Amino acid sequence: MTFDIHSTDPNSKARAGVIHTDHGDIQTPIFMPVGTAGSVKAVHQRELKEDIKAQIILGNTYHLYLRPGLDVLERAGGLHKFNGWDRPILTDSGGYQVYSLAGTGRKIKEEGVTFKSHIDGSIHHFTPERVMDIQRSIGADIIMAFDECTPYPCDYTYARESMEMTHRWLKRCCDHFDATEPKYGYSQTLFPIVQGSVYKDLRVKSAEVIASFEREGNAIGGLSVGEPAEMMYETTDIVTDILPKDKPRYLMGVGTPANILEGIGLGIDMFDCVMPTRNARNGMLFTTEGIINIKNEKWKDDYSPIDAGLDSYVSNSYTKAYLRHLVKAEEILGAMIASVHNLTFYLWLVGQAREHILAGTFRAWKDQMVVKLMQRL
Ligand code: PRF
Repeated sequence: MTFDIHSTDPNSKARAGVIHTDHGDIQTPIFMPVGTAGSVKAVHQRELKEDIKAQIILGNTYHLYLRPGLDVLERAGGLHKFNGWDRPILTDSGGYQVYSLAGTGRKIKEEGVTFKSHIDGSIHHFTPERVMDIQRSIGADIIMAFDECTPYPCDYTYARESMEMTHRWLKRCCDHFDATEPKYGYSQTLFPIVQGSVYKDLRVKSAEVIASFEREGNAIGGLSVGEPAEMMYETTDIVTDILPKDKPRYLMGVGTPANILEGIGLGIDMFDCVMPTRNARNGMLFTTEGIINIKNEKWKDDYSPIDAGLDSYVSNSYTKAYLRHLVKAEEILGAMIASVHNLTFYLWLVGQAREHILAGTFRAWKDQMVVKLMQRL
C-alpha cells in the first residue's frame, strides 16, 4: 500500500490524496460503508459500485469469524471472492465489538479477550496473534490492530493502563503480522490504533508510540463513544499533530456528516460509521439540505425527489412520498432505497470535500456546510 497527497488546504489540516492497494485506488478523504458480516446491510454490491460509488468497504473480524467462519472464507478464496466485491476491503479487529459486549461476561486480560458469541453463546478467545491470523484469512487489504476501546467516561488510571496494554498488544500484532504471509496473492497492510480516552497527555503518548511503529497508515480509536463532539475534535486535533503527515489517518466509527467534515479539517483521511445505513432503516435520511425523518406526516404528499440537490439513481427515481410509504409499511424496499440514498450522500459529501481541498476552498465551504447539514427539515 502507498499513499500520495495531491493537495493540502491552506486554511485547515485537510488533505486530498490517493491510497494505492492491490485491489485499486482509494481517493481520500473517503467514507467506508460498513459491511459487518460481509454485506452492507440492505445494499447490493452492484449498487455500492454503480450508484454509491464506494471505493472501499469494511468487514468485521468478530462477525465473520463467528459466521460463516474461517474455513468457509478460506475455501472461498477470501472475502473478496466470497462476496463478489473486487475493490479494497478493511477489516476491524474485534477490539470494538468486544467493547460492545460489555456486560455479557467478556474478560479482558493481558493475554487476550475471552467472550461469548452473540449467536449461540459459545466461548471464544481472541489474542493479538489470533486476530492477525483471522484477518489474514479473511483477506482484507487493510487490517486493524487488536486494541481495547475504552468507554466514556473512563477514569484516568483505567484509560492509562488500557492504553499501555493496547501498545503491548500492538507490538504482538506487528511481530505476528510481519512473520506471516498473505494467503491470496495480494498484499495486506496493518494499521495501529491510538487510544487514551479524552486525556491529553495519554493521547500525546499514544500517538507518539503508534507513530514509532512506522506502519503504512494509522488509526484513531476510542472516540465517538458518547463524549461531547468538541472533545472528540480537540482530541483528534492533538493526535493528528503527532501522527506522520505522509500516511493515511483513519478516525474509527465517525460519524455524522458534520463530524466527518470537521474530521477532514483536522487532517483525517478515512472514516466509517453504521449511521448512514442504520439510521436509514429507521427512516432518517441525510440530504444536501439537512436531515429528514421520512416517516413524518409532512412528506405524505411530497412528490419531489428524495434529495433534489443530489444527482443520483435512487433520488431521481423515487419521491419522498413513495419512500415514506415504504418505510411506514416496513417494506424491505424502503430500507434498501433509504440505505442506498444515505450512502450515496456520504460518498458525495467526501467527494465534494476532496474537490474543495484540491481547489483550496475547503475551509469556507466546510464552515457553511456543517451548519446546513445538521438542520432538521
Ligand atoms: N477500536 C476499534 N474499532 C473501532 C473503534 C475503536 O476504538 C471505534 C471507536 N469509535 C470504532 N470502531 N478496533
